[in-house]
Amino acid sequence: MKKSFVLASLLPLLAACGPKEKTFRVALAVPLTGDIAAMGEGMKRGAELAVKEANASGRFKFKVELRPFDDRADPKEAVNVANQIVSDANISAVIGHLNSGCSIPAAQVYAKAGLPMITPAATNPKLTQQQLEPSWKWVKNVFRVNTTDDVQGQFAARFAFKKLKLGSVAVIHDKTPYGQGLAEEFEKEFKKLGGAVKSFDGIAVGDKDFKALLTRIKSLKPAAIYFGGIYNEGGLIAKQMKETGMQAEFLSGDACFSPEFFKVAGSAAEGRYVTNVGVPPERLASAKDFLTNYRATFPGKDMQPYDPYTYEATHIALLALEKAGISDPASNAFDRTKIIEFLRTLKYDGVLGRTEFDEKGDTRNKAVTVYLAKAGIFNPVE
Ligand code: ABU
Repeated sequence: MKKSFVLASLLPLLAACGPKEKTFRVALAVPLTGDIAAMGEGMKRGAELAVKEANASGRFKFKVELRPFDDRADPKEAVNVANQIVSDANISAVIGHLNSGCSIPAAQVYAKAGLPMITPAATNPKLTQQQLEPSWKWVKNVFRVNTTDDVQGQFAARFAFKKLKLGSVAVIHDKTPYGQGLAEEFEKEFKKLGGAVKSFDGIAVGDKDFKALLTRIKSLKPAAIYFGGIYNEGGLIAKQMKETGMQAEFLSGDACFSPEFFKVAGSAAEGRYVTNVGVPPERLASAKDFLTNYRATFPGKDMQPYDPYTYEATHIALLALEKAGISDPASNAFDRTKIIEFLRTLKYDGVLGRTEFDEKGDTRNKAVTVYLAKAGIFNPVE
């Protein structure tokens, strides 16, 4: 046997014995099973696209991998998942969670481990506010690329009172940190403007029959119902309003801004108002390539409300890793503290416009848009 042949046949083996390529991980923590898995799956698509682009760009000397975790929209499971995430030393940042009720407790687990967290969906102000409390003994590691429910709830109240000229509302919420918090912000602003809040009721996530509640509300003759909660209950409330003959308007927030709302509400979705945080990506030149690539990569898949934000948050986490996080290029070791420091002074022009974080870690981009549901799609109106 010739020497050159022997050497050539050994080369792949020698290469395999060489230094192993380091893989960096970004965790994604969202509901991937359960009633709101559709939104979590959408977020996963957003993160996958960002990771795919980062690996294809050639700007990293290492491979980036997305590691999804399923918190089932359950706060206890979110803490379990957070503990799994912080125990993986190759994870440089976590993107998530979707639910405020999951994000608030999980953030403390990440803080204790010094792991940067960027949520693209949780809107309760407490998530970032808690870092300023004296009881927060850890690094301020929490960032948020979407704006918050104080901004969103007040925006919706002004739209209802000033634009739609609605003088009275009945408020319903789902008793979660998100739903109740949003409903309270709406209520506060609506009353401040001079509107009448005729009732304020909590329902439970998973409830299906709202007829008794709606019959009572109907007797109060409010001009509208404002709902703080997610599309499953929101869609059923809209549907049962129609079934009970209620003429009142229906308004809700970002967790109803999903194609799933139309599936649940059916024809009763028509004419409902829903807010979402941010400017519609379709109106942003900066989002054109993202929309094209998303559709090409995931043909036939619906865009859910937080997919662009998850894409943005993942790119931001990877940028922080690239620009500041690598503490030792020879071994590709990274430093979570440096990633957090980088995020604090971030000025990022992404698909959704400029992202800069304030002292709490919240985006300074406070845009909110009102959409009107018409013929199976949400149309921006304000
Ligand atoms: N932002 C609405 C859904 C997620 C949450 O904040 O609970």
